[in-house]
Amino acid sequence: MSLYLGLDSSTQSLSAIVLEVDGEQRRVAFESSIAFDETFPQYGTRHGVLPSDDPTFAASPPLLWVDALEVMMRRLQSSGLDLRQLAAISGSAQQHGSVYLNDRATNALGSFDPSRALAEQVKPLLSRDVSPIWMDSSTSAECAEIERAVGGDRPLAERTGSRAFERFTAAQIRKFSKSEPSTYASTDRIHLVSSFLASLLIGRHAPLDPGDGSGMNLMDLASCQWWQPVVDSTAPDLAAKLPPIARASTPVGTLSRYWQSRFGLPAATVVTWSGDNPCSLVGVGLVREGALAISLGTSDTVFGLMREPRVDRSGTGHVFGAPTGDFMGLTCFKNGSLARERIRDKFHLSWSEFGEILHRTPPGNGGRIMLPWFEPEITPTVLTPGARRYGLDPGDADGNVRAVIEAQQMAMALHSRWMNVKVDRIHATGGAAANRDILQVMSDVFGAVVYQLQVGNSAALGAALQAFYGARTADGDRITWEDTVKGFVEPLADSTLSPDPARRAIYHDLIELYAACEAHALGKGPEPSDRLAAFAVGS
Ligand code: ADP
Ligand code: XUL
Repeated sequence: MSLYLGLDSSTQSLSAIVLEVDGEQRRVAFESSIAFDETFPQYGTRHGVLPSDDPTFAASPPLLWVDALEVMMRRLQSSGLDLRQLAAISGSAQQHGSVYLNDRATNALGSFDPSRALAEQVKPLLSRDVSPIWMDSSTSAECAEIERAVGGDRPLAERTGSRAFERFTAAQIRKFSKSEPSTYASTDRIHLVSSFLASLLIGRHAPLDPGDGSGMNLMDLASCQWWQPVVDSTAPDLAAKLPPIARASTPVGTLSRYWQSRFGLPAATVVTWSGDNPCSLVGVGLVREGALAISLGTSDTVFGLMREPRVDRSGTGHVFGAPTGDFMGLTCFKNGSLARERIRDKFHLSWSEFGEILHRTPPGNGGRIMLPWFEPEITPTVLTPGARRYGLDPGDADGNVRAVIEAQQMAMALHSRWMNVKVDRIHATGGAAANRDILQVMSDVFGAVVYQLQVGNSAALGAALQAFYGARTADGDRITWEDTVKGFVEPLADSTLSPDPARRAIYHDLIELYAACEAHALGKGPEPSDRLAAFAVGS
Protein backbone atom coordinates (compact mmCIF):
# COMPACT_ATOMS: atom_id res chain seq x y z
CA MET A 1 0.00 0.00 0.00
CA SER A 2 1.33 3.43 -0.92
CA LEU A 3 0.12 6.95 -0.24
CA TYR A 4 0.36 9.86 -2.70
CA LEU A 5 -0.16 13.45 -1.55
CA GLY A 6 -1.47 16.23 -3.80
CA LEU A 7 -1.48 19.83 -2.58
CA ASP A 8 -3.33 22.71 -4.23
CA SER A 9 -2.32 26.26 -3.33
CA SER A 10 -5.12 28.26 -4.91
CA THR A 11 -6.14 31.90 -4.64
CA GLN A 12 -8.31 31.47 -1.55
CA SER A 13 -7.14 28.26 0.09
CA LEU A 14 -4.66 25.40 0.39
CA SER A 15 -6.13 21.93 -0.10
CA ALA A 16 -4.68 18.46 0.21
CA ILE A 17 -5.76 15.05 -1.01
CA VAL A 18 -4.06 11.77 -0.16
CA LEU A 19 -4.62 8.77 -2.43
CA GLU A 20 -4.19 5.26 -1.11
CA VAL A 21 -3.23 2.73 -3.77
CA ASP A 22 -3.02 -0.95 -3.00
CA GLY A 23 -2.88 -2.87 -6.28
CA GLU A 24 -6.31 -2.38 -7.86
CA GLN A 25 -7.74 -0.97 -4.62
CA ARG A 26 -7.77 2.79 -4.75
CA ARG A 27 -9.36 5.40 -2.56
CA VAL A 28 -9.11 8.97 -1.35
CA ALA A 29 -7.82 8.50 2.18
CA PHE A 30 -7.62 12.14 3.30
CA GLU A 31 -9.03 15.48 2.16
CA SER A 32 -8.56 18.81 3.86
CA SER A 33 -8.69 22.51 3.07
CA ILE A 34 -7.43 25.67 4.78
CA ALA A 35 -9.12 28.98 3.92
CA PHE A 36 -6.50 31.74 3.87
CA ASP A 37 -8.51 34.76 5.09
CA GLU A 38 -10.04 32.99 8.10
CA THR A 39 -7.01 30.96 9.15
CA PHE A 40 -4.41 33.71 8.75
CA PRO A 41 -6.18 37.05 9.43
CA GLN A 42 -2.79 38.62 10.31
CA TYR A 43 -2.01 38.89 6.58
CA GLY A 44 -5.07 41.10 5.96
CA THR A 45 -6.08 39.36 2.72
CA ARG A 46 -9.56 39.31 1.25
CA HIS A 47 -10.26 36.18 -0.81
CA GLY A 48 -6.51 35.52 -0.54
CA VAL A 49 -5.53 38.86 -2.09
CA LEU A 50 -4.09 41.99 -0.47
CA PRO A 51 -6.49 44.96 -0.57
CA SER A 52 -5.63 47.66 -3.09
CA ASP A 53 -7.17 50.96 -4.20
CA ASP A 54 -6.15 50.23 -7.76
CA PRO A 55 -8.61 47.68 -9.23
CA THR A 56 -6.03 46.54 -11.79
CA PHE A 57 -3.47 45.60 -9.11
CA ALA A 58 -3.50 42.19 -7.38
CA ALA A 59 -0.83 40.69 -5.15
CA SER A 60 -0.65 38.17 -2.30
CA PRO A 61 1.85 37.63 0.52
CA PRO A 62 3.97 34.53 -0.28
CA LEU A 63 4.58 33.87 3.43
CA LEU A 64 0.86 33.17 3.77
CA TRP A 65 1.31 30.22 1.40
CA VAL A 66 4.30 29.05 3.46
CA ASP A 67 2.33 29.21 6.71
CA ALA A 68 -0.53 27.31 5.09
CA LEU A 69 1.84 24.59 3.87
CA GLU A 70 3.10 24.11 7.39
CA VAL A 71 -0.39 23.98 8.92
CA MET A 72 -1.41 21.40 6.31
CA MET A 73 1.59 19.19 7.10
CA ARG A 74 0.65 19.41 10.78
CA ARG A 75 -2.89 18.26 9.90
CA LEU A 76 -1.47 15.36 7.94
CA GLN A 77 0.74 14.39 10.84
CA SER A 78 -2.31 14.10 13.10
CA SER A 79 -4.55 12.49 10.46
CA GLY A 80 -4.01 8.93 11.63
CA LEU A 81 -2.62 7.94 8.22
CA ASP A 82 0.44 5.68 8.24
CA LEU A 83 2.70 8.33 6.73
CA ARG A 84 5.63 5.92 6.52
CA GLN A 85 3.82 4.74 3.37
CA LEU A 86 3.93 8.20 1.82
CA ALA A 87 5.63 7.46 -1.51
CA ALA A 88 5.35 10.75 -3.36
CA ILE A 89 4.09 14.34 -3.22
CA SER A 90 3.20 16.77 -5.96
CA GLY A 91 1.34 20.01 -6.08
CA SER A 92 -0.84 22.39 -8.00
CA ALA A 93 -0.80 26.16 -7.64
CA GLN A 94 -2.61 29.18 -8.97
CA GLN A 95 -0.92 29.98 -12.27
CA HIS A 96 1.19 32.98 -13.29
CA GLY A 97 1.98 34.28 -9.76
CA SER A 98 5.69 34.87 -9.12
CA VAL A 99 7.91 34.73 -6.04
CA TYR A 100 11.20 36.67 -5.85
CA LEU A 101 14.14 35.26 -3.87
CA ASN A 102 17.54 36.75 -3.09
CA ASP A 103 20.91 35.00 -3.34
CA ARG A 104 20.76 33.72 0.25
CA ALA A 105 17.99 31.32 -0.74
CA THR A 106 20.20 28.84 -2.59
CA ASN A 107 22.05 27.85 0.59
CA ALA A 108 19.25 28.43 3.05
CA LEU A 109 16.62 26.24 1.35
CA GLY A 110 18.46 23.08 2.37
CA SER A 111 19.28 24.09 5.93
CA PHE A 112 16.04 25.22 7.54
CA ASP A 113 15.96 24.66 11.30
CA PRO A 114 13.26 22.03 12.09
CA SER A 115 12.67 23.55 15.53
CA ARG A 116 11.41 26.82 14.03
CA ALA A 117 8.43 27.80 11.89
CA LEU A 118 9.17 27.94 8.19
CA ALA A 119 7.72 31.35 7.31
CA GLU A 120 10.10 33.22 9.64
CA GLN A 121 13.02 31.42 7.97
CA VAL A 122 11.78 32.13 4.43
CA LYS A 123 11.15 35.83 5.14
CA PRO A 124 14.82 36.92 4.90
CA LEU A 125 15.10 35.06 1.57
CA LEU A 126 12.47 37.14 -0.21
CA SER A 127 13.76 40.00 -2.33
CA ARG A 128 10.16 41.20 -2.73
CA ASP A 129 7.62 40.67 0.03
CA VAL A 130 4.60 40.41 -2.27
CA SER A 131 3.79 38.20 -5.23
CA PRO A 132 1.81 39.59 -8.16
CA ILE A 133 -0.91 37.04 -8.98
CA TRP A 134 -3.16 36.04 -11.89
CA MET A 135 -5.81 38.64 -11.00
CA ASP A 136 -3.45 41.52 -11.80
CA SER A 137 -4.17 43.49 -14.98
CA SER A 138 -1.84 46.45 -14.44
CA THR A 139 0.75 45.59 -17.10
CA SER A 140 -0.78 46.57 -20.47
CA ALA A 141 2.20 48.81 -21.28
CA GLU A 142 4.65 45.97 -20.63
CA CYS A 143 2.56 43.57 -22.75
CA ALA A 144 2.78 45.97 -25.68
CA GLU A 145 6.54 46.39 -25.17
CA ILE A 146 7.16 42.63 -25.07
CA GLU A 147 5.07 42.00 -28.20
CA ARG A 148 6.84 44.80 -30.03
CA ALA A 149 10.25 43.37 -29.12
CA VAL A 150 9.48 39.95 -30.62
CA GLY A 151 7.71 41.17 -33.75
CA GLY A 152 4.08 41.26 -32.59
CA ASP A 153 1.36 39.26 -30.88
CA ARG A 154 1.30 36.51 -33.53
CA PRO A 155 4.96 35.42 -33.23
CA LEU A 156 4.68 35.53 -29.44
CA ALA A 157 1.53 33.38 -29.53
CA GLU A 158 2.96 30.94 -32.09
CA ARG A 159 6.04 30.40 -29.92
CA THR A 160 4.73 30.59 -26.37
CA GLY A 161 1.07 29.57 -26.79
CA SER A 162 -0.41 32.97 -25.91
CA ARG A 163 -0.20 36.59 -27.01
CA ALA A 164 0.99 38.86 -24.18
CA PHE A 165 -1.45 38.83 -21.27
CA GLU A 166 -1.35 41.23 -18.33
CA ARG A 167 -1.30 38.49 -15.69
CA PHE A 168 1.36 36.35 -17.38
CA THR A 169 4.69 36.35 -15.61
CA ALA A 170 6.77 38.02 -18.34
CA ALA A 171 4.77 41.25 -18.19
CA GLN A 172 4.79 41.12 -14.38
CA ILE A 173 8.57 40.65 -14.25
CA ARG A 174 9.10 43.46 -16.75
CA LYS A 175 6.97 45.87 -14.73
CA PHE A 176 8.86 44.99 -11.55
CA SER A 177 12.26 45.43 -13.24
CA LYS A 178 11.21 48.87 -14.53
CA SER A 179 9.55 50.15 -11.37
CA GLU A 180 11.97 48.71 -8.78
CA PRO A 181 15.25 48.20 -10.65
CA SER A 182 17.45 47.78 -7.58
CA THR A 183 15.13 45.26 -5.91
CA TYR A 184 14.90 43.45 -9.22
CA ALA A 185 18.71 43.43 -9.43
CA SER A 186 18.90 41.92 -5.93
CA THR A 187 16.63 39.08 -7.05
CA ASP A 188 18.57 35.92 -7.67
CA ARG A 189 15.72 33.55 -8.60
CA ILE A 190 12.15 34.06 -9.80
CA HIS A 191 9.84 31.16 -9.08
CA LEU A 192 6.23 30.51 -9.91
CA VAL A 193 4.02 29.73 -6.91
CA SER A 194 4.27 26.06 -7.92
CA SER A 195 8.07 25.84 -8.12
CA PHE A 196 8.48 28.01 -5.01
CA LEU A 197 6.48 25.60 -2.87
CA ALA A 198 8.20 22.59 -4.48
CA SER A 199 11.56 24.21 -3.62
CA LEU A 200 10.56 24.47 0.04
CA LEU A 201 9.72 20.77 0.05
CA ILE A 202 12.95 19.53 -1.53
CA GLY A 203 15.30 22.03 0.11
CA ARG A 204 16.75 23.44 -3.11
CA HIS A 205 15.53 25.35 -6.16
CA ALA A 206 13.00 23.19 -7.98
CA PRO A 207 12.46 23.35 -11.73
CA LEU A 208 9.18 24.41 -13.32
CA ASP A 209 7.09 22.09 -15.44
CA PRO A 210 5.92 22.98 -18.97
CA GLY A 211 2.28 23.30 -17.82
CA ASP A 212 3.04 26.21 -15.54
CA GLY A 213 6.02 27.48 -17.59
CA SER A 214 3.68 28.08 -20.52
CA GLY A 215 1.76 30.59 -18.40
CA MET A 216 4.69 32.97 -18.46
CA ASN A 217 4.88 34.06 -22.16
CA LEU A 218 8.54 33.01 -21.91
CA MET A 219 8.58 29.32 -22.85
CA ASP A 220 8.92 27.88 -26.34
CA LEU A 221 6.05 25.38 -26.55
CA ALA A 222 7.77 23.15 -29.11
CA SER A 223 10.94 22.53 -27.11
CA CYS A 224 9.53 23.25 -23.61
CA GLN A 225 12.60 25.40 -22.97
CA TRP A 226 12.96 29.14 -22.47
CA TRP A 227 12.55 31.15 -25.69
CA GLN A 228 15.71 33.24 -25.54
CA PRO A 229 14.55 36.27 -27.62
CA VAL A 230 11.57 36.95 -25.36
CA VAL A 231 13.54 36.22 -22.17
CA ASP A 232 16.22 38.69 -23.27
CA SER A 233 13.73 41.43 -24.14
CA THR A 234 11.63 41.06 -20.97
CA ALA A 235 14.10 42.19 -18.29
CA PRO A 236 17.88 42.51 -17.71
CA ASP A 237 19.71 39.25 -16.86
CA LEU A 238 16.42 37.39 -16.70
CA ALA A 239 17.84 34.15 -18.11
CA ALA A 240 20.06 33.76 -15.04
CA LYS A 241 17.13 34.27 -12.67
CA LEU A 242 14.77 31.65 -14.13
CA PRO A 243 14.66 28.05 -12.89
CA PRO A 244 15.18 25.28 -15.45
CA ILE A 245 12.15 23.55 -16.97
CA ALA A 246 11.79 19.81 -16.26
CA ARG A 247 9.65 17.28 -18.09
CA ALA A 248 6.08 17.11 -16.76
CA SER A 249 5.31 14.67 -13.95
CA THR A 250 8.92 13.70 -13.19
CA PRO A 251 10.71 13.51 -9.81
CA VAL A 252 12.61 16.66 -8.80
CA GLY A 253 13.93 15.59 -5.39
CA THR A 254 12.93 14.13 -2.06
CA LEU A 255 11.31 15.69 0.97
CA SER A 256 14.02 17.61 2.84
CA ARG A 257 15.28 17.05 6.35
CA TYR A 258 13.14 19.94 7.63
CA TRP A 259 9.86 18.09 6.90
CA GLN A 260 11.23 14.75 8.01
CA SER A 261 12.37 16.03 11.41
CA ARG A 262 9.57 18.47 12.10
CA PHE A 263 6.62 16.33 10.96
CA GLY A 264 7.98 12.77 11.00
CA LEU A 265 7.51 12.41 7.26
CA PRO A 266 9.60 9.98 5.18
CA ALA A 267 12.01 10.96 2.40
CA ALA A 268 9.15 10.83 -0.10
CA THR A 269 9.75 11.58 -3.79
CA VAL A 270 8.67 15.07 -4.81
CA VAL A 271 7.31 15.24 -8.36
CA THR A 272 7.18 18.46 -10.44
CA TRP A 273 4.39 20.77 -9.36
CA SER A 274 2.21 22.38 -12.02
CA GLY A 275 -0.48 25.00 -12.45
CA ASP A 276 -3.98 24.40 -11.13
CA ASN A 277 -5.53 24.17 -14.59
CA PRO A 278 -3.04 21.57 -15.93
CA CYS A 279 -3.54 19.59 -12.71
CA SER A 280 -7.31 19.86 -13.04
CA LEU A 281 -7.10 18.50 -16.57
CA VAL A 282 -5.92 15.11 -15.29
CA GLY A 283 -7.92 15.52 -12.07
CA VAL A 284 -11.16 15.47 -14.10
CA GLY A 285 -9.87 12.57 -16.20
CA LEU A 286 -9.24 14.39 -19.49
CA VAL A 287 -6.23 12.35 -20.59
CA ARG A 288 -7.52 12.07 -24.19
CA GLU A 289 -8.90 14.61 -26.66
CA GLY A 290 -12.64 14.92 -27.24
CA ALA A 291 -14.27 16.49 -24.18
CA LEU A 292 -14.07 19.77 -22.32
CA ALA A 293 -13.81 20.59 -18.65
CA ILE A 294 -15.16 23.70 -16.98
CA SER A 295 -13.83 24.81 -13.64
CA LEU A 296 -16.05 27.18 -11.67
CA GLY A 297 -13.55 28.32 -9.05
CA THR A 298 -12.27 31.75 -8.15
CA SER A 299 -11.64 32.04 -11.89
CA ASP A 300 -13.86 30.27 -14.38
CA THR A 301 -11.87 28.30 -16.93
CA VAL A 302 -12.82 26.14 -19.88
CA PHE A 303 -10.20 23.72 -21.11
CA GLY A 304 -9.46 20.51 -22.96
CA LEU A 305 -6.51 18.30 -23.86
CA MET A 306 -4.76 18.80 -27.23
CA ARG A 307 -2.36 16.29 -28.75
CA GLU A 308 -0.70 18.98 -30.86
CA PRO A 309 -0.60 22.64 -29.89
CA ARG A 310 -3.19 24.57 -31.95
CA VAL A 311 -2.67 28.20 -31.01
CA ASP A 312 -5.68 30.53 -30.93
CA ARG A 313 -5.38 32.93 -33.85
CA SER A 314 -8.02 35.23 -32.33
CA GLY A 315 -5.77 35.91 -29.31
CA THR A 316 -8.45 34.93 -26.78
CA GLY A 317 -7.13 31.71 -25.30
CA HIS A 318 -3.96 29.91 -24.37
CA VAL A 319 -2.13 26.71 -25.11
CA PHE A 320 -0.39 25.30 -22.05
CA GLY A 321 1.60 22.12 -21.46
CA ALA A 322 -0.27 19.26 -19.79
CA PRO A 323 0.88 16.84 -17.05
CA THR A 324 0.58 14.00 -19.60
CA GLY A 325 3.25 15.59 -21.80
CA ASP A 326 0.53 16.71 -24.27
CA PHE A 327 -0.96 20.20 -24.48
CA MET A 328 -4.17 21.85 -23.37
CA GLY A 329 -6.27 24.71 -24.70
CA LEU A 330 -7.72 27.07 -22.10
CA THR A 331 -9.77 30.24 -21.85
CA CYS A 332 -9.86 32.05 -18.50
CA PHE A 333 -12.42 34.43 -16.99
CA LYS A 334 -11.63 36.51 -13.96
CA ASN A 335 -15.26 37.24 -12.98
CA GLY A 336 -16.07 33.71 -11.82
CA SER A 337 -17.12 32.80 -8.28
CA LEU A 338 -16.61 36.27 -6.87
CA ALA A 339 -19.06 37.71 -9.45
CA ARG A 340 -21.62 35.05 -8.52
CA GLU A 341 -21.04 35.83 -4.84
CA ARG A 342 -21.48 39.54 -5.50
CA ILE A 343 -25.00 38.97 -6.86
CA ARG A 344 -25.81 36.43 -4.15
CA ASP A 345 -24.72 38.85 -1.42
CA LYS A 346 -26.36 41.93 -2.97
CA PHE A 347 -29.75 40.20 -2.68
CA HIS A 348 -28.92 38.47 0.64
CA LEU A 349 -29.38 34.98 -0.75
CA SER A 350 -28.05 31.59 0.29
CA TRP A 351 -26.69 29.34 -2.44
CA SER A 352 -29.83 27.25 -2.24
CA GLU A 353 -32.04 30.36 -2.70
CA PHE A 354 -29.80 31.39 -5.58
CA GLY A 355 -30.35 27.93 -7.12
CA GLU A 356 -34.13 28.12 -6.58
CA ILE A 357 -34.26 31.38 -8.54
CA LEU A 358 -32.36 29.77 -11.40
CA HIS A 359 -34.76 26.86 -11.28
CA ARG A 360 -37.93 28.93 -11.52
CA THR A 361 -36.94 31.77 -13.86
CA PRO A 362 -37.28 31.41 -17.67
CA PRO A 363 -34.21 30.55 -19.77
CA GLY A 364 -33.16 33.51 -21.90
CA ASN A 365 -34.19 35.92 -19.09
CA GLY A 366 -36.64 37.68 -21.44
CA GLY A 367 -33.69 39.09 -23.39
CA ARG A 368 -32.16 40.82 -20.33
CA ILE A 369 -28.41 40.58 -20.44
CA MET A 370 -25.56 41.32 -18.05
CA LEU A 371 -21.88 41.57 -18.88
CA PRO A 372 -20.53 40.55 -15.44
CA TRP A 373 -17.32 42.55 -15.46
CA PHE A 374 -17.44 43.54 -11.79
CA GLU A 375 -13.65 43.32 -11.73
CA PRO A 376 -11.38 43.97 -14.72
CA GLU A 377 -11.97 41.02 -17.06
CA ILE A 378 -9.45 38.77 -18.80
CA THR A 379 -11.79 37.44 -21.54
CA PRO A 380 -12.43 39.72 -23.33
CA THR A 381 -9.84 42.18 -22.07
CA VAL A 382 -11.69 44.82 -20.01
CA LEU A 383 -9.56 47.05 -17.82
CA THR A 384 -12.27 49.36 -16.47
CA PRO A 385 -14.39 47.41 -13.98
CA GLY A 386 -18.17 47.62 -13.77
CA ALA A 387 -21.00 45.28 -14.80
CA ARG A 388 -22.87 46.38 -17.93
CA ARG A 389 -26.61 45.66 -18.16
CA TYR A 390 -28.94 45.54 -21.18
CA GLY A 391 -32.65 45.88 -20.34
CA LEU A 392 -31.86 44.62 -16.84
CA ASP A 393 -32.80 46.57 -13.71
CA PRO A 394 -29.88 46.37 -11.22
CA GLY A 395 -32.45 45.94 -8.39
CA ASP A 396 -34.20 42.94 -9.96
CA ALA A 397 -33.00 39.96 -7.91
CA ASP A 398 -34.41 37.19 -10.12
CA GLY A 399 -33.24 38.88 -13.32
CA ASN A 400 -29.70 39.46 -12.02
CA VAL A 401 -29.25 35.94 -10.66
CA ARG A 402 -30.22 34.43 -14.00
CA ALA A 403 -28.31 37.05 -15.96
CA VAL A 404 -24.97 36.49 -14.21
CA ILE A 405 -25.10 32.71 -14.71
CA GLU A 406 -26.32 32.87 -18.32
CA ALA A 407 -23.68 35.49 -19.12
CA GLN A 408 -20.83 33.41 -17.71
CA GLN A 409 -21.93 30.27 -19.53
CA MET A 410 -22.52 32.06 -22.82
CA ALA A 411 -19.16 33.82 -22.57
CA MET A 412 -17.47 30.44 -22.03
CA ALA A 413 -19.25 28.87 -25.00
CA LEU A 414 -18.43 31.86 -27.21
CA HIS A 415 -14.79 32.18 -26.25
CA SER A 416 -13.97 28.48 -26.39
CA ARG A 417 -15.00 28.18 -30.06
CA TRP A 418 -11.37 28.64 -31.06
CA MET A 419 -10.54 25.22 -29.56
CA ASN A 420 -12.66 23.66 -32.28
CA VAL A 421 -13.88 20.84 -30.05
CA LYS A 422 -17.30 19.36 -30.71
CA VAL A 423 -18.60 19.62 -27.17
CA ASP A 424 -20.99 16.88 -26.23
CA ARG A 425 -19.51 16.14 -22.78
CA ILE A 426 -18.35 18.54 -20.07
CA HIS A 427 -16.61 17.55 -16.84
CA ALA A 428 -17.52 20.18 -14.27
CA THR A 429 -15.28 21.05 -11.34
CA GLY A 430 -14.47 23.89 -8.90
CA GLY A 431 -16.44 25.10 -5.87
CA ALA A 432 -19.55 26.17 -7.81
CA ALA A 433 -19.80 22.83 -9.62
CA ALA A 434 -21.59 21.67 -6.45
CA ASN A 435 -24.54 23.77 -7.63
CA ARG A 436 -26.68 21.71 -9.99
CA ASP A 437 -28.89 24.63 -11.01
CA ILE A 438 -25.80 26.38 -12.36
CA LEU A 439 -24.73 23.18 -14.13
CA GLN A 440 -28.15 22.85 -15.78
CA VAL A 441 -27.67 26.28 -17.39
CA MET A 442 -24.19 25.09 -18.51
CA SER A 443 -25.72 22.00 -20.09
CA ASP A 444 -28.42 23.99 -21.90
CA VAL A 445 -26.06 26.70 -23.16
CA PHE A 446 -23.46 24.24 -24.50
CA GLY A 447 -25.98 21.60 -25.57
CA ALA A 448 -23.79 19.06 -23.79
CA VAL A 449 -24.10 16.43 -21.08
CA VAL A 450 -22.49 17.73 -17.87
CA TYR A 451 -20.88 15.44 -15.28
CA GLN A 452 -20.23 16.19 -11.63
CA LEU A 453 -17.19 14.31 -10.38
CA GLN A 454 -16.75 12.27 -7.22
CA VAL A 455 -13.80 14.34 -6.04
CA GLY A 456 -14.70 18.03 -6.08
CA ASN A 457 -11.18 19.44 -5.87
CA SER A 458 -9.80 18.34 -9.21
CA ALA A 459 -6.62 20.44 -8.91
CA ALA A 460 -5.52 18.71 -5.68
CA LEU A 461 -6.60 15.35 -7.08
CA GLY A 462 -4.66 16.03 -10.28
CA ALA A 463 -1.60 16.87 -8.22
CA ALA A 464 -1.90 13.60 -6.29
CA LEU A 465 -2.30 11.69 -9.57
CA GLN A 466 0.77 13.48 -10.88
CA ALA A 467 2.68 12.27 -7.79
CA PHE A 468 1.40 8.72 -8.39
CA TYR A 469 2.29 8.72 -12.11
CA GLY A 470 5.67 10.43 -11.60
CA ALA A 471 6.83 8.12 -8.83
CA ARG A 472 5.61 4.92 -10.51
CA THR A 473 7.17 5.72 -13.89
CA ALA A 474 10.43 6.69 -12.17
CA ASP A 475 10.37 3.23 -10.55
CA GLY A 476 10.21 1.68 -14.02
CA ASP A 477 6.46 0.87 -14.06
CA ARG A 478 4.95 1.29 -17.51
CA ILE A 479 1.77 2.83 -16.15
CA THR A 480 -0.41 4.81 -18.61
CA TRP A 481 -2.38 7.92 -17.76
CA GLU A 482 -5.61 5.94 -18.28
CA ASP A 483 -4.42 3.51 -15.59
CA THR A 484 -3.37 6.40 -13.38
CA VAL A 485 -6.72 8.16 -13.30
CA LYS A 486 -8.86 4.99 -13.17
CA GLY A 487 -11.04 4.79 -10.09
CA PHE A 488 -10.52 8.43 -9.09
CA VAL A 489 -12.15 10.55 -11.80
CA GLU A 490 -15.47 8.80 -12.34
CA PRO A 491 -18.65 10.92 -12.37
CA LEU A 492 -20.89 10.84 -9.33
CA ALA A 493 -23.64 8.26 -9.69
CA ASP A 494 -26.82 9.87 -11.11
CA SER A 495 -25.02 13.17 -11.55
CA THR A 496 -25.54 13.61 -15.27
CA LEU A 497 -27.32 16.74 -16.44
CA SER A 498 -28.66 16.69 -19.99
CA PRO A 499 -29.59 19.63 -22.19
CA ASP A 500 -33.25 20.37 -22.83
CA PRO A 501 -33.83 20.88 -26.60
CA ALA A 502 -36.19 23.86 -26.15
CA ARG A 503 -33.83 25.67 -23.77
CA ARG A 504 -30.88 24.80 -25.99
CA ALA A 505 -32.67 26.48 -28.93
CA ILE A 506 -33.16 29.68 -26.89
CA TYR A 507 -29.45 29.89 -26.07
CA HIS A 508 -28.49 29.09 -29.63
CA ASP A 509 -30.01 32.49 -30.55
CA LEU A 510 -29.25 34.37 -27.34
CA ILE A 511 -25.54 33.69 -27.53
CA GLU A 512 -25.31 35.75 -30.73
CA LEU A 513 -27.08 38.60 -28.94
CA TYR A 514 -24.69 38.23 -26.02
CA ALA A 515 -21.81 38.54 -28.50
CA ALA A 516 -23.43 41.69 -29.89
CA CYS A 517 -23.71 43.18 -26.37
CA GLU A 518 -20.04 42.39 -25.76
CA ALA A 519 -19.06 44.03 -29.03
CA HIS A 520 -21.15 47.09 -28.16
CA ALA A 521 -19.66 47.40 -24.67
CA LEU A 522 -16.17 47.16 -26.14
CA GLY A 523 -16.96 49.93 -28.63
CA LYS A 524 -16.86 47.49 -31.55
CA GLY A 525 -20.53 47.30 -32.53
CA PRO A 526 -23.95 49.04 -32.46
CA GLU A 527 -26.33 49.01 -29.49
CA PRO A 528 -28.34 45.76 -29.87
CA SER A 529 -31.44 46.93 -27.93
CA ASP A 530 -33.86 46.35 -30.83
CA ARG A 531 -32.60 42.81 -31.31
CA LEU A 532 -32.93 42.14 -27.59
CA ALA A 533 -36.47 43.54 -27.52
CA ALA A 534 -37.40 41.37 -30.52
CA PHE A 535 -35.91 38.36 -28.73
CA ALA A 536 -37.95 39.14 -25.61
CA VAL A 537 -41.19 39.30 -27.61
CA GLY A 538 -40.37 36.06 -29.45
CA SER A 539 -39.40 34.07 -26.36
P1 ADP B 1 -10.25 28.14 -5.99
O1 ADP B 1 -10.23 28.61 -7.40
O2 ADP B 1 -9.70 29.16 -5.05
O3 ADP B 1 -9.70 26.75 -5.84
P2 ADP B 1 -12.77 26.83 -5.43
O4 ADP B 1 -12.80 25.96 -6.65
O5 ADP B 1 -12.54 26.20 -4.12
O6 ADP B 1 -11.79 28.06 -5.61
O7 ADP B 1 -14.17 27.60 -5.39
C1 ADP B 1 -14.47 28.48 -4.36
C2 ADP B 1 -15.79 29.16 -4.67
O8 ADP B 1 -16.84 28.19 -4.78
C3 ADP B 1 -16.26 30.11 -3.61
O9 ADP B 1 -15.73 31.41 -3.83
C4 ADP B 1 -17.78 30.06 -3.75
O10 ADP B 1 -18.27 31.21 -4.42
C5 ADP B 1 -18.05 28.88 -4.67
N1 ADP B 1 -19.11 27.98 -4.17
C6 ADP B 1 -19.05 27.12 -3.14
N2 ADP B 1 -20.25 26.48 -2.99
C7 ADP B 1 -21.08 26.95 -3.96
C8 ADP B 1 -22.46 26.69 -4.34
N3 ADP B 1 -23.22 25.80 -3.70
N4 ADP B 1 -22.97 27.36 -5.40
C9 ADP B 1 -22.20 28.25 -6.07
N5 ADP B 1 -20.91 28.54 -5.74
C10 ADP B 1 -20.36 27.90 -4.71
C1 XUL C 1 -5.38 30.60 -15.70
C2 XUL C 1 -5.59 31.58 -14.60
C3 XUL C 1 -6.39 31.15 -13.41
C4 XUL C 1 -5.51 30.80 -12.23
C5 XUL C 1 -6.40 30.60 -11.02
O1 XUL C 1 -4.71 31.13 -16.78
O2 XUL C 1 -5.15 32.69 -14.63
O3 XUL C 1 -7.24 30.07 -13.73
O4 XUL C 1 -4.72 29.68 -12.52
O5 XUL C 1 -5.81 29.93 -10.00
